[in-house]
Amino acid sequence: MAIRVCVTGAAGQIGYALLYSIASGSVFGPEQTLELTLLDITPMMESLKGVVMELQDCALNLLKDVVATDKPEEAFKDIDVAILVGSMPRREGMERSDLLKANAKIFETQGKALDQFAKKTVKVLVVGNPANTNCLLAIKSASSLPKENFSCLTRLDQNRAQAQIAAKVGVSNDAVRNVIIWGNHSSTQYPDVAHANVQTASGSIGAYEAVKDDSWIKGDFIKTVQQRGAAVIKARKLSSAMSAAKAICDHMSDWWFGTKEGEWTSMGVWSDGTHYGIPEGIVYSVPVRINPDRSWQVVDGLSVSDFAREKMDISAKELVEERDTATQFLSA
Ligand code: NAX
Repeated sequence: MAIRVCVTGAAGQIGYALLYSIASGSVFGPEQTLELTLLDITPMMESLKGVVMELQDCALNLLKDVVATDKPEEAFKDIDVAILVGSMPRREGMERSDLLKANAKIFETQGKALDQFAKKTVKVLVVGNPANTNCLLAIKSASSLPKENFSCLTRLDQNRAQAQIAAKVGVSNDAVRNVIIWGNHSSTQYPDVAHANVQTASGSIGAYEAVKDDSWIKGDFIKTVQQRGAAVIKARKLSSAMSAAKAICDHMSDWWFGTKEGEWTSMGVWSDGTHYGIPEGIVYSVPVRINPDRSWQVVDGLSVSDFAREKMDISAKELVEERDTATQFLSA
């Protein structure tokens, strides 16, 4: 049976880079038919029509239907998956609280619509920034949906970290496993390779041993990953889209099929306050193992150094502040 997948912000640049991969089977498998619902705001409907025409012109076998709409109730009707990319971008001169306010309205509306119209098993991935806090607002606004059905994207950060390590050691990207992104998808995130391993000709070794440059890992590596989004904007005059779309596909595909034996992935999830001293009630990126039935568990028991603790706490503090500001804007 076809699954129903909704992408919001579908007329934007990530949407454009993402839809072909979803519709051609790279995320949900080469056998899985699907119906796409594309949500954007009213002024973008004309542009979205062009995207629908292009999807049609791809003549894909798996894609059974495409609906383009500016109404969340139509876009979220009976969906199995929601990829929430659309959000209010930060404009020049905008205060952070203005940005949180504008997005609180969007993610409250969409959370409520998901609650009312989506399947109760819907898997929701929030991409639009500030992704962690937008995800939190959607969770709070969708009280009949399990909190575990929501996550936010930090896979792009994970992929960036993995690629930096692979390049430094001189191995292929798939030789680097179990990099962790802790915290917020912002410059306070902590890319952590203390538990990562690298496959070399002589077997699997720890990332620190493979890199042989602790000061690089603790300095330039972390900074490069934290600032990578800004570096892409500076060079391209546009934010990451191709790599963001690839990361969305990686995240969703792992959620759909499960993580590989012995591996984990990072995603921003609701914190229940029982893991690694992370405060309850924020959406914080942690390593998770995903089961074939699409449930997941936080990977517990990893050692946390003083260096890591300090960085993890800085990101948690930022998320608590974002939450405290953003939740004021929720209606009653
Ligand atoms: P674009 O500005 O190209 O597209 C955004 C689209 O969202 C536009 O078509 C806009 O009309 C639509 N939109 C706005 N409000 C909406 C609403 N209420 N309902 C439905 N659609 C709405 O941005 P793009 O480059 O595609 O980036 C989208 C979002 O992803 C941004 O918030 C961006 O910051 C965020 N990112 C998050 C990443 C992550 O790792 N979590 C990485 C990539 C990206 O920067």
